[in-house]
Amino acid sequence: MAESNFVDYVKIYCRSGKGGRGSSHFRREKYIPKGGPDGGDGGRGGHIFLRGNRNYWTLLHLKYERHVIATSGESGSAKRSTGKDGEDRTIEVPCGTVVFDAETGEFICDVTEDGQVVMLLKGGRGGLGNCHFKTATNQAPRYAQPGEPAQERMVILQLKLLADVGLVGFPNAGKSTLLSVVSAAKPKIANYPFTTLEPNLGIVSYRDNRSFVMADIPGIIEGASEGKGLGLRFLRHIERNSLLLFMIPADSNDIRKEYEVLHNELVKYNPELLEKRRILAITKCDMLDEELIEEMKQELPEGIPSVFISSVSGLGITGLKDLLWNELNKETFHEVERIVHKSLDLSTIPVDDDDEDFVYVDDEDEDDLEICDWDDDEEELSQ
Ligand SMILES: Nc1nc2c(ncn2[C@@H]2O[C@H](COP(=O)(O)OP(=O)(O)OP(=O)(O)O)[C@@H](O)[C@H]2O)c(=O)[nH]1
Ligand SMILES: [Mg+2]
Repeated sequence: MAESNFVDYVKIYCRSGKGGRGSSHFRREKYIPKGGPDGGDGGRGGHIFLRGNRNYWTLLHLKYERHVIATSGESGSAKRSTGKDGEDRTIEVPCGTVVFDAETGEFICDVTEDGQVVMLLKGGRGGLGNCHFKTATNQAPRYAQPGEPAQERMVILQLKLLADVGLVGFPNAGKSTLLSVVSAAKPKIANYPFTTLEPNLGIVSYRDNRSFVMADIPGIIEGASEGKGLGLRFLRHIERNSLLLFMIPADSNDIRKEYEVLHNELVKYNPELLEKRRILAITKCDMLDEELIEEMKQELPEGIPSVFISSVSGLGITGLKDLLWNELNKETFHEVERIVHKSLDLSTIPVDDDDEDFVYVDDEDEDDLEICDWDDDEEELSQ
């Protein structure tokens, strides 16, 4: 499959900066004998932050930047001078990004709002210089603290699209066609299964300039929750949708059974999806006449509001929008919007080709190296 620009999964290596070491220095000045300790503190290492940015739609920009490393704090120096703090690094992510630990699969945090800042790794504190350790009995401490070490972590960033309504259905159910009719989105539509290979978002404008977001995801088939079809990769995009619109074509053999299969796949994937509101739409109803519609109403599954629509003739589309809007604005609604992200099951994640040779070689103690060099220089000079 050709490389796609819709990147909803990246694995990156992050390392915060380590704290600068405190200095162990004594004041030396003409006419001031035994000037006492005056070594300054080390600077703080840089933090790693995540920031939600609504101008990003995917994680594409991170695909080729897989090491995010903040700089270390500088060491303290003479005259109680504090070392410079390391520079922080901020990773910009689209709203709806969820972060997991790549080694354990454990959920770390999620970023849902524009401008929301989350600290992913804390930079090490700088060490105290020897001027802090002067006591009555030890007037000339040679001891200064080293800086705190850096933190490192391999993390997985996953995007779970933020949309109000998610379209759920078998391939060829007419999901993309509906999205193209109610919004300005132009998804690919064709009469074969799996036309849609990556999620599409569209903004549905409603009366009086109000609007909501609809997400069309690739078709779901039996076994999707175990990875069949395009399966698991896209199911997570409906976890965040507030409302699920199930779509079953009118020419299906057994509507009730199809609905159950779809429902079971979602529940197997994440039982919390059961709590979301659902609406059933019978699509392609331009093929039916009034009588048939009445007949079919008897066969529909119980306990779920249903509508008959046709994206081609426009039948029921306004009614559907009304229904969606009303459901979205119900008072109790937002309780179910919150979801609990289950930890990742790392065995189910397909290994990226480039993941295998993704090893980071640590350049051991760059600070210490610098210090050695400096000492050497000084020796050379004094010779
Ligand atoms: N007669 C009729 N045909 C429709 C209607 N809606 C969609 N179709 C046809 O159904 C076929 C599949 O439509 P798509 O919108 O691509 O289906 P999809 O659910 O997005 O399919 P995947 O992307 O493969 O999951 C296309 O040939 C559409 O022209 C409708 O309301 N009436
Ligand atoms: Mg489609």
